[in-house]
Amino acid sequence: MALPEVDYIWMDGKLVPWADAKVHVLTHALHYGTGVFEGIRCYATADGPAVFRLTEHMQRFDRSARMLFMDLGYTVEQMVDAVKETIRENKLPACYIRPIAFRGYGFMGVDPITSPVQVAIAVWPWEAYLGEEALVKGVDVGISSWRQRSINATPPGIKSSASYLNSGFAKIEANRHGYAEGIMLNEAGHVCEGTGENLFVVRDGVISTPPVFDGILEGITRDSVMVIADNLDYPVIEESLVRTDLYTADEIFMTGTAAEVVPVRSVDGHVIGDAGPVTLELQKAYFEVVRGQNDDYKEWLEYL
Ligand code: PPE
Repeated sequence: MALPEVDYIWMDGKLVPWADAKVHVLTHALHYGTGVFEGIRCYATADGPAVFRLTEHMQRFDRSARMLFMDLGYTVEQMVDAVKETIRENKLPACYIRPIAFRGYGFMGVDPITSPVQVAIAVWPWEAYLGEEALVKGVDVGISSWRQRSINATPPGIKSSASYLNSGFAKIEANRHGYAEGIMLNEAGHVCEGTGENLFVVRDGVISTPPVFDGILEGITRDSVMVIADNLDYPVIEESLVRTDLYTADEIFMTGTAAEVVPVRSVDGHVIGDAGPVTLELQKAYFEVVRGQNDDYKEWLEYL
C-alpha cells in the first residue's frame, strides 16, 4: 500500500521529519535482513487514542532483538513512551505503529555483531489490511507451494525482517493465483499461518489453532482472541492441523494486528462459506475490546 505520510518518525531517540528518516545504502540490514520489527495498532476510543497491548508488543520486540544479540539501548518502558510520544506529536486519533531495530551502517560481511544498532518508530493511518470488504465477506486463500520458514533456520517466532522474505514469496504466489492470502505448511505438512496472520479453524463449536511448536509467530491478536473466546465459553485448543482440516472446516478465520479478525471464505477453491457465527461473534467482540467498549479488557488498552 502507498504510505500516507505523517509529520514525524522517531529515529534513534528523537523525532525527525518524515522525509529525513533515512539510512545509508550499505546498512547491514538491507543486505542481510538483520532487523526485527513490530506491528501495533492504536485505536480511537471514547477516552482518546489507545494503543492495544503496547507493552506486550514492546516486550516481544525486545525478545526478538535479544535473540539476534541486539541491544536496543532503551528499556521496554522507554520504548512504550517513545511510541506514545510519536503518536501524540503526529496528532493521530488512530494509526498503525511500526517499531524497527536493525544493524546499521559500519561494516560489511555476514557477521552482524560489529554494526551499530539503530531503532526507529514510524506511525501512519492504516485501514483494513485485506480491505474493508474482507472483514465482512471474507477472503479466498490458497495453500502456498512455499513451506513455512523452519524453527531452526529462520525462526518464525522471531519477528525478523529476514523472516518476511518467506512471507513475500508466498504473498506473491497467492496474489498471482488470485488469492488474498497464502497459507503456509511446515515441512511435516502441518498448517502454520498466513503471510501476516495466524489462523483459526472452527469445527463442531470447537475453536482450534496451530500450536507454537509447529512454527508460527506467537501472535498477540491470536492470544487476545483465545482469551476472548474462552471468556465467551468456547472450547479453544492448540492442535496441529493439516490441509484437509481446512477444506472441511465449519469456519476459518485469520488474526493479526494489521488484519484484525478476517473470515476465510474458501481454501484452494473448497468453499467454507460466508463468515460464520463464531467468527462474527469473535470479530465483533474483538472490535469492541480494541475500541474500549468492553471494560473487562481495559488493561489491554494503553492510553496516550
Ligand atoms: N503471523 C505472521 C507471519 C505475522 O506477520 C503476523 C503479524 C501475525 C502472525 C499476527 O501477529 P500479531 O500481530 O501479534 O497478532 N503481521 C504484522 C505485519 C503485517 C505486514 O504486512 O507488515 C502485523 O499484523 O502487524
